[in-house]
Amino acid sequence: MKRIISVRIAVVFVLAVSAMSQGASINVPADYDTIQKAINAAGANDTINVSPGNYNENLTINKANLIFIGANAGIPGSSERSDESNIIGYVKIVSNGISLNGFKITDGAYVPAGEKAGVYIVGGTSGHTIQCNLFTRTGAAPGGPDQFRGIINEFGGVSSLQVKLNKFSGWHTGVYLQNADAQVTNNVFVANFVGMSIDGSIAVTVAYNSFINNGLEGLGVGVPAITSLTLEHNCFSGNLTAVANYQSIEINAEHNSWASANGPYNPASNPNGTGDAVSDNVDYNPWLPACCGDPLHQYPVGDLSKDCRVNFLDYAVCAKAWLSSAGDGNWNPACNFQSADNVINILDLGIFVSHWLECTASNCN
Ligand SMILES: [Ca+2]
Ligand SMILES: [Ca+2]
Ligand SMILES: [Ca+2]
Repeated sequence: MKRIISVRIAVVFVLAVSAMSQGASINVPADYDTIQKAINAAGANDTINVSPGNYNENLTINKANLIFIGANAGIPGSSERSDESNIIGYVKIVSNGISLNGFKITDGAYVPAGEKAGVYIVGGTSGHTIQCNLFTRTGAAPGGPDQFRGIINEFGGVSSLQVKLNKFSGWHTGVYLQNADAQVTNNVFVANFVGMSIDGSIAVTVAYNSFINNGLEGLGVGVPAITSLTLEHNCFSGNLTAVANYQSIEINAEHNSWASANGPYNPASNPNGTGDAVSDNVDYNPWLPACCGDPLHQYPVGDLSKDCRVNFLDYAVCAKAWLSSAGDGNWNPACNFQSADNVINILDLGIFVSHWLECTASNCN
């Protein structure tokens, strides 16, 4: 009997701990008619689900580890999306560990004692994930630098920030990082004044993003000097300047595409380049011959070689796996396109052939 009771206590304890760590679910507008009221009622670790609709409010998020789920959670900002959970105003993040997934952020607003922003991150916070959002500013034409940023962190710095699969358009700056430790991946920056700015950051990765038609520059790297920058596999096309380095230290920008086989234009080092211009102190060589792998040039189904074409390179890989089953020496799960079975057969070949010669790179023709 005693043992049963202790087991029961243990079970209750485990359930209580998991309930605490998972948090409660709050629905807007079913439970609260504004997002801010839901935040005010929430405890740390809660999830706030926001239905489609327009929310004319400025938000202050001051509870740790809140998860915000919008109508387009998990759907990249550059993909086809359903009706938006549309926040018209700013989102100010004060606490740690905030997740913002699947919203539209429209116009932003002035954050008192802060900046003009869509999302404003208070200095010294950490662990935020901002993904699959559409940041749109209307009324601010690119080229009209009105100082509104899609995302900006306070100069005090932010750590473990992830910004991924969002789309930014119409802002002075899509993402402005200061003293940050951040990963910015798989975003689209299109028709802003500046796609992205980095000042004095600690460790930043900028990879697999599309920087398209930004009026002044795609990416600007300013002072004080950045400690560590990983800048690769981005697509730069149609920007007045693709990468502008305002530091005196060279930055490594190898393995990006300037949407031109002969590379970016620099009057001194590559006067025959027909891609976007780059400033001095940018090591762009070697470059990728075409944009491939960023959100606007995703790998087609069957492209195992990741050159954005379904071609003989891919056929050669899957031919080796022909008729193999899971566990065989030549088994290759990447070729199991029809994955209901665990064998590479005519069903997989049928799917592969239906994509034959498909091309999504920027130099397909
Ligand atoms: Ca080099
Ligand atoms: Ca291929
Ligand atoms: Ca199969």
